[in-house]
Amino acid sequence: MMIFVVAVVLCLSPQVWGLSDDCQSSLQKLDCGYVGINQTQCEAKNCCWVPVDPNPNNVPWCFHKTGPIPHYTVDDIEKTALGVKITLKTNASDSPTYGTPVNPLVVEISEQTESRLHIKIYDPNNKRWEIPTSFSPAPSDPSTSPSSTLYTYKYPDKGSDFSFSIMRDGGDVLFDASNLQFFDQYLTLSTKLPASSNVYGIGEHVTPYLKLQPRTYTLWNFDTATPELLNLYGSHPFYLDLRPPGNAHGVYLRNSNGMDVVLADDSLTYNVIGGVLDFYFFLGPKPEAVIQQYQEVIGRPHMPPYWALGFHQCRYGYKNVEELEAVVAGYKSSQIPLDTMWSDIDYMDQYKDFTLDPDNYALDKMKPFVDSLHQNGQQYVHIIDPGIKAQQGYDPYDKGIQMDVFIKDSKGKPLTGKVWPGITTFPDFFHPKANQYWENNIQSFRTNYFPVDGLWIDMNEISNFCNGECSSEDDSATIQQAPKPTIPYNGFDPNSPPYQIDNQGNRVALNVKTISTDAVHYGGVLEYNTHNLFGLTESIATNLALEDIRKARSLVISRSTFPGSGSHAGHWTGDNHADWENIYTSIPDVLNFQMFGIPLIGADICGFAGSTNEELCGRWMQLGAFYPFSRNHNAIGDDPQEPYRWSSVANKSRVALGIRYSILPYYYTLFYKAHRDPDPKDPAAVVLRPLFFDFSDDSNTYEIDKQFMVGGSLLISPILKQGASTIQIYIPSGVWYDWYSWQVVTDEGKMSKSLSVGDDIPIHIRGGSIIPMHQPAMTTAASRKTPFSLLVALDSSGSATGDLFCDDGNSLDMKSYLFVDYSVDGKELKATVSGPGYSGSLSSLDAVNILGVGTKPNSVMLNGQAVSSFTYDDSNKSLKITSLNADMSKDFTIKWM
Ligand code: MIG
Repeated sequence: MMIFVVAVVLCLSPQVWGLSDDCQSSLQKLDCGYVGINQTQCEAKNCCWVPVDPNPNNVPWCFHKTGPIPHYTVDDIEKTALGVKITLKTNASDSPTYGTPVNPLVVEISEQTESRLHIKIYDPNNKRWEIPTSFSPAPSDPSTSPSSTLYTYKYPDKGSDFSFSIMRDGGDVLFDASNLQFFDQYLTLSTKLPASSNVYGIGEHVTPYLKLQPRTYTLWNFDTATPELLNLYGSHPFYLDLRPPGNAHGVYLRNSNGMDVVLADDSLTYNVIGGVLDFYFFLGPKPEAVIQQYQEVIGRPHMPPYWALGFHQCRYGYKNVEELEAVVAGYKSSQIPLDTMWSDIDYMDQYKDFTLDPDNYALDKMKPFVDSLHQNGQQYVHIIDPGIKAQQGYDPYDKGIQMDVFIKDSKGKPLTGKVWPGITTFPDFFHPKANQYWENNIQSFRTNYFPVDGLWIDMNEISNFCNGECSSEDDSATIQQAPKPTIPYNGFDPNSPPYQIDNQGNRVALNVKTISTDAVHYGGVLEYNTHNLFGLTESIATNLALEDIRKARSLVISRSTFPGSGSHAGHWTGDNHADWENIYTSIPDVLNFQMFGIPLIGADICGFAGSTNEELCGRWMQLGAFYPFSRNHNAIGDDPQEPYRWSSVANKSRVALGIRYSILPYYYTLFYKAHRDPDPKDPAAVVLRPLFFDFSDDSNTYEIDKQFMVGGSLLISPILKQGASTIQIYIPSGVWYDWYSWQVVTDEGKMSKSLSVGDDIPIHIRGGSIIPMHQPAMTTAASRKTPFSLLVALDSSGSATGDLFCDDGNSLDMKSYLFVDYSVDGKELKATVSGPGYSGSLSSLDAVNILGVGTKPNSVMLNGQAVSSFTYDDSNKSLKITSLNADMSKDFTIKWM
């Protein structure tokens, strides 16, 4: 049970920091220490020292005394058009550790929509750092409050200690805030969590679980080879909380500063080192509705070009054009689909952006190579890094100096770090001319060399081979502990904040392997505040440049991300490892990014670091065929791992990628539904889904992260164990069909099932689904030209629904398209076309395959005309109708009787 400890010891001298002496309370322990702190040092900070060993929940040994510190009370309450504005004050004295509390504080509660509540806690007198909405959107307040809301909220009367709570209609307390502290460089707030909470999200971390376990999750963008649970390339301060019987809500802290999010059994605490406490609460109640509501704030996902959903091949260490050509030829001769060939930094001249290696990647060979890809309906994408070699005479450097667009050091000079090309400067995308600078560079590469179809932006944490800055190529990064905070607190210091976030699980300094936190962006903005935004700002500039130059949708894949990134770029999970743990952790990783608004995500298939092996690579190609972004990528020096290298892997890849290519219309429609303004009847917001999205009332699904759904219709159960002869899978409620045999596997579902492992990846079709399909081909372009078919899987009442979005797959304005709703009710399939119409050429509908047809029909009619070509298979109760040649752009009906 939680005891809310109110500060009753008001009679203590205000000089005494901390208002209660209770070190034994069950309240969330607010971390007061740093790595290596001992009892004497802890108690000198007037904190509690209670060792916990062993410590599976990562409870701090040195923590603040309980009671609201510095004890904000409600000073004034003013009703506003959308809610209430509460002024808080404190009479606490300065904290020896954190300095002067911000006083007064304002808490503004705004009922923005029926399902979204906005609560912002800020300093009314001094403007603090806030994320520009031009980078990561935040909706402005509507002029009137919603007529009804799914939430209510409570706050105390004037004169009382401050806290607030948010309830779902009916009483369930969703957020129960206490322990507010607000200093210049340390902001904290806790919420209690009931035992029924299931918390997901808070990234980016590689996790061996989808449902978060108690521990500290740190957000500070960092380049490291994906150790589990440590802060990684991107930051996403968003979580989704699902509670039986199946209601979910989401909480987004819109803050770009470094932070620890401490999850304990009964609480969640934010420890943030700057900015403001800007919260958005999303009431769902279905998980997918939560994500839709979140995406309404941060921006909806980018609509990828159709080809981006094809298969991609990449590696670090392709030595020359000939190798690229051989790989493309290898795919072709083994008849494995390949849409896009990639180059890593190997193509550059001395690793300099916007250049081409004149020897190994000579223009007179590369240009014809890229041209031939384009002639075959394939694409070419390559990498660029943010580091611009600081070398006079190198045009991107000279232009950057002329335009004054590089990030500055604390003395006002372009900051220099070290990356692949040696000493580099970094573009500052806060600068109003930076987008133009970036586009000019991208354009001049095209003018000088050849056109790329997309860009892969790496190293944008920003990754640096030195800590902070370096001036000589001999400098290197050593992992250093953060400097011990000065006590008493000495005023704002971006290099040594008084609260040390758990950077790399070991409180390393904030500048380790990145640029200095006292570096300065345009407008005097400190890196300390904006560090987590660099990848987002580079994604925006890169996508804008490509769109402007190519006048078509492009592909940008970024390593570093932040809320809002999904509107401009996709992501890959970075430097994973070629082992059986990593094939598994790719699933929670990919599912998390569905919740972060970046559905176009995948892991390096077959594993990046380390040499893969035949069995692992075969299983990984099968799983990876269902990642929204499906790319095989390998590190330099490891054994080659293109799928045609082993015949078993080639076979598995042909089958799995064949399935992917045949259901591309379905994937593309899922992307469209995530991208468009939502249809109130259809909450679709993501592409891959954890099982708890569609089955939130079934708590058996809450921890499942070895299986996932593609949209609402396909259940994928990959094989993740070496040498497995059986796998145990969970099948949620309903009728389910086996993908390969079309046999019903269960009429009711809600069961665990053991499957014997064969060559193929288990896939189940959910009864009630209609999936639009093409035929597989070697490229998405070729596949799009094949006839359409519909796979109809009836539910127990004989019904099914589905839909199709169709356009040219490239255009930016997306004004010419069709949207088709399919439904079966009784023994009739109806297609209802909406949208402005699509002017391009469109394949016709050739076949409809209906699963779960109880008895053999005597006749089939298309638009009232008898169709002669149909067969019924009694063994699996399927009806196959062929040679339809129906127009996909028109309404039609198909009846069987
Ligand atoms: O310091 O460009 O995550 O995918 O192959 C390593 C070389 C730089 C890291 C990326 C990886 C890429 C590699 N890059």
